[in-house]
Amino acid sequence: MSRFLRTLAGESLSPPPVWLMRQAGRYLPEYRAIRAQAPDFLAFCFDPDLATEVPLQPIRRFGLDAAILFSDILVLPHALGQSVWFEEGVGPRLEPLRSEADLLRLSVDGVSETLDPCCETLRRLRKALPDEVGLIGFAGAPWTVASYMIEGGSSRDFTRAKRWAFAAPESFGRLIDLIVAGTVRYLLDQVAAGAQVLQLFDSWSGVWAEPAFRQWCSAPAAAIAQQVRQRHPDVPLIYFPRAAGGMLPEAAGAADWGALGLDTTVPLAWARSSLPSTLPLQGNLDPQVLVVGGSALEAEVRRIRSAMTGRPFVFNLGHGIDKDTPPENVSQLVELVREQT
Ligand code: 1CP
Repeated sequence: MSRFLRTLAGESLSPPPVWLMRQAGRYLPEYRAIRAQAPDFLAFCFDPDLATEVPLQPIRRFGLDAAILFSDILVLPHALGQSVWFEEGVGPRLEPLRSEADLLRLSVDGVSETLDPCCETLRRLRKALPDEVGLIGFAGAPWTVASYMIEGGSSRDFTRAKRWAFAAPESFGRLIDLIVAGTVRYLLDQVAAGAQVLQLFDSWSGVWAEPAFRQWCSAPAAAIAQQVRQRHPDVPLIYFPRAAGGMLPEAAGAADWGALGLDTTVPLAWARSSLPSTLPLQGNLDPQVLVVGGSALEAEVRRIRSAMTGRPFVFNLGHGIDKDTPPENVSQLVELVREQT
């Protein structure tokens, strides 16, 4: 079994395995070259020839312990029937859901067929990767995906989505249930196509009070975990509720997670004492210290490694890699993580 999978099965390895969120991306010149060949970002995600090459780039360069499917969390709303597009320099855009009537136009029926190109990418990746490199599939967690579907793109304060949830929890719940159902199908298809580990990105989970966090973030994410585990009990699921802070113990207890992702702000001594000691953890390095590199990076890698000694831990960032990251700093990081201590 690869070191990444052994860690997710509960082993504490020194040195820990390492991969980086958004490790394939614009900071790599070879990514920018291949990106230029696709007419738009969704077409890029749905072209297995291009999308298979991209996750292999950082594996070749840095020898990381895992590769992640190249796609986006917003392929799911597209597969549910919503209009989704990516504007250069702006980011994702969606035809926003405004009322319950808009929900009736969405359906999970087309999910497997529409997202089959992503599964084809996974099939090709598994063949191309050596056994010791893990293959991660992923999806957005329901609240994070719902927020884009209602806001129509990125948001700072999530006013429309939150007001909908508070004013009409039943219809908001129907949207969440639809996303749960679509995500379960998509993740089961990803496992059938070769994904060995699944990650749920809850990028915007840090905006709720406790009851709403439980209702709209951790419980729907746990429902996905439970349904995937019923079919594939051996496939670990990593939940990454970004900026959830004091809600992390609640998230940890909601399901039998393969690991929990920690953003940059989580105090590691607190995480050690507040989260079950057998639960593997992942993350925490500030992407900006990776941009800077040198002795600042060295100090942060030491801090994180020593705080996580003796418990199952996957070295990773606390958020996606920054596009200004010098690739040589990633090489430095991998060397530092693999130093024997
Ligand atoms: O033209 C480009 O290169 C567009 C930039 C880009 C990339 C490289 C987008 C648009 N998506 C992606 C790929 C992507 N997105 C991956 C690929 C695998 C890898 O990690 O290497 C993954 C896992 C995602 C996940 C994703 N997309 C998240 C969750 C993680 C996070 O960053 O919090 C979110 C919120 C999105 C939405 C999205 N897609 C793209 C952008 C710029 C955004 C974020 C917009 C925002 O901040 O609201």
